[in-house]
Amino acid sequence: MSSQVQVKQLNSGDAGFKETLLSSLSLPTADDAAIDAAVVNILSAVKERGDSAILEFTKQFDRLNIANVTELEIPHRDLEKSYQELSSEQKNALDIAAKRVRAYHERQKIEAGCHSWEYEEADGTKLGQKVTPLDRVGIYVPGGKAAYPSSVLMNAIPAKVAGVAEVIMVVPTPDGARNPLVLAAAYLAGVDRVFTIGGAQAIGALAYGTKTIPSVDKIVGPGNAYVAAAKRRVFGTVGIDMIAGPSEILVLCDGSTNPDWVAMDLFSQAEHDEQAQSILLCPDVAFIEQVQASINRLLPEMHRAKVITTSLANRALLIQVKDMAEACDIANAIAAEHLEICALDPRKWAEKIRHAGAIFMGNYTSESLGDYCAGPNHVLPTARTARFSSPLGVYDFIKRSSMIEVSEAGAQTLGQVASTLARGEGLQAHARAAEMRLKK
Ligand code: HSO
Ligand code: ZN
Repeated sequence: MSSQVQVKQLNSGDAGFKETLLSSLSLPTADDAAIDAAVVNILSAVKERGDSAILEFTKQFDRLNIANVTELEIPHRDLEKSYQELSSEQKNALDIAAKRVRAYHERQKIEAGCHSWEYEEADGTKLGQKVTPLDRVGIYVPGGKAAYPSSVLMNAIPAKVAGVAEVIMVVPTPDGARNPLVLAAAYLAGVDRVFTIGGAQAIGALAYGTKTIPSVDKIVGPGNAYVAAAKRRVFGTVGIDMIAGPSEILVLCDGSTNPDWVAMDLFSQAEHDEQAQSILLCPDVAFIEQVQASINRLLPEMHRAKVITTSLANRALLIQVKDMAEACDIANAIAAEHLEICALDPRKWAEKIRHAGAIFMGNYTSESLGDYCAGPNHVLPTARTARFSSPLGVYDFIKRSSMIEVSEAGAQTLGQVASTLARGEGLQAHARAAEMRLKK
């Protein structure tokens, strides 16, 4: 394959621009019926037969011939060993990343409504909400090339900061191949137990529990199409985070940036996946041509040139816009997972942005810093879901209970209101429960 790619160029002034843009954003929906049918079978087998089904599927899919599911658990001391055996450079980098991600999420816990609150009315009635962390959470970590230690940190640390008592990680190890960096990250993030199982069967085990694997209250983490289908199926029995799509980056640039930097940032998400999407919005046509030239010059140097080329050829766009204000409007319509504002006055433009998973401001803020170690979570809404959802955070690992304590005086006024409404609904017991507390 040649390492040259002519990225599709659009101009916001072209007729039908908006329609072209929106259709370029959507991925063809795969026909998932066969996957879903297989997943239904796997889930019901795990639900009915527990450990023995886990052993069968692990033999079938991961080629591990094991007599007892207890052998699929990695003892905590082995996690620690993986960490201790890292090179000092890797250990240091992982330490710093974990520390920064923890500090950010600890701050988020304070700032982002993760605590209980209460207020008192004049008659002494007290109302509020009590926040409680989830008891037990499952983290799915994919095997193979998509096994990212950074994602272990991003999923487990907010759960631990929230106060989740037990974090159970599952990770498939086909042919028994373990990823030491993933295990080291699990150790650093404070994961409590790790089972080397994967696929829909791991999701089933976490949702329903087996003799050996405890059931959890919520399952988070990315996975392949089978894992995604299984997460959809068990939702309701347990909570789930989101169904993540391919990675996306949108760079909004005023032309003040080194075009090589922009090209590499576009590559950085393109290298994740053939389906990943990289888009540049820029008012300066000469700069767009420079970025295209940088792409062609840098591409042959890339280890994942093949993935990047396919991703750029299929899904990337270089869009010439009227000005930066229009670029912000288009960015809002795109609602990208990652939005970089490479501009001299990034905050001015960031103010206009309403829809983006994460906003990276200024020429020094490469998106890749956010993927690893800036601190904020890299699990972000994709596929335009930033219009209505948020990054994974501490708030995903807590839930709230309403707190109500009505005073005797409060019961007099509220009792009359409730009684009238209850009788209107034909619910006499409701009405009488309120009326009995009224003073004669
Ligand atoms: N950019 C990915 C996360 C990631 N990048 C992991 C590198 N490793 C989705 O936000
Ligand atoms: Zn990334």
